[in-house]
Amino acid sequence: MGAGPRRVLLGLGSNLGDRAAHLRAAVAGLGDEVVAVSPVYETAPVGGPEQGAFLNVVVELRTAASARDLLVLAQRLEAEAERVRTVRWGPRTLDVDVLWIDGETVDQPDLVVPHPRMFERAFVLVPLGDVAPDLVPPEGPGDTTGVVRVGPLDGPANGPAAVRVVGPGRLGGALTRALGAAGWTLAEPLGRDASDVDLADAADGVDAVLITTPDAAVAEVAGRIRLDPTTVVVHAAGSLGLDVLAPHERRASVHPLVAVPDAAVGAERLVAGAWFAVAGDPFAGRVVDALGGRSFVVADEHRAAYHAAACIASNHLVALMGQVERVAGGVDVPLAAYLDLVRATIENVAALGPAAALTGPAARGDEATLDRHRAALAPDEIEAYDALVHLARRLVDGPPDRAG
Ligand code: GSY
Repeated sequence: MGAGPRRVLLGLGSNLGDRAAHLRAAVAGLGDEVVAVSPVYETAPVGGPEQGAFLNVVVELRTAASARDLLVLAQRLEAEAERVRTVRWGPRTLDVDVLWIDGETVDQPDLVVPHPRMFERAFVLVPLGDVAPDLVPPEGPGDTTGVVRVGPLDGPANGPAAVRVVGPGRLGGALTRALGAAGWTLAEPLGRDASDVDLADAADGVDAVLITTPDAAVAEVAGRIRLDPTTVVVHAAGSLGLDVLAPHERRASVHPLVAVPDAAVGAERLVAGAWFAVAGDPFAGRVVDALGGRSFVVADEHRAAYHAAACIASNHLVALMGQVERVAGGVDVPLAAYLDLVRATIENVAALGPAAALTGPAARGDEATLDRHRAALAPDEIEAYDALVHLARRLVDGPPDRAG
């Protein structure tokens, strides 16, 4: 026979897919024993591999369920969110931890209550302070860097938003389609050449203005939008920090790592579990959630390096394929014949990492073959060829010894 109803605290977290929707579904699944739900916090990931930011809440229940019943319930909710356990401490659609049961401690191999790490984690202690302040240690939650309050789980801060796109080119068009399909309201889009009056009014009646103009126009467009402390001004430029959106108070950046050849294909790719670089106001996380994407935060001082890597991964790869086309075409072999090799190589990189995926003469140190290649190449292909041989050797040799 179990105890009578007592206070139970659960910690919920999500950093994969529509994070707010996973949390909402879990809270709904807890039924009418829910007494209180903390506000949602967007929190930097603690532990595990590099992964996107979490949304966390703490839920208070009044229930007679045993500790074991609660563990089974937590696991059922995780399974319903289609959580897949692949990487330990890796990204997950839903994590439900039994944090605390009034008057009870448990020490079993698969269940320890109070949760052994709850008092070390700001992503638990901050929302815990909203629903059960008596459980937060007197010295407070410690370092709360990276824990940002978003708003109530069922509140307007987590439902579909109303946005206006300024700069409806390929990316603007793709975002318009994808967010519209997610139930967001899209106000009449504006071109960057819109009249001063129209652009000044761009923030009227919407939660956010998404600026998707070419990078060089972002600051000027942002400067023409009338200041409104409630509306978020968001840019989608990979290499720009938030400073270009000054003097708007609520600023954010959402940059999809997605190739957008046109609005229709771009929209499909944006909702296919894409990665996004985000910064600034938590509204950025709402955009990513609405698209079912994954995100990581890039601070202003790291934007240029982040964007350089994105260009290397995309544009430079295309430039390299241009060289493949020229060199192969010179001996009448079509580019198409190389494409399966390219795809399989990318898969190897994804599975093994670049260093282990590297094969071929540069990896083997086979100078005779490299020399034969150089002798066969047109003179204007050799500089690029040698630059890539140099990069291959760096992979073989490992990171340079920076000591001394
Ligand atoms: O232990 C819960 C899963 N988890 C989280 C989390 O919920 N939030 C944050 N910020 N980091 C986390 N690392 C793990 S594991």
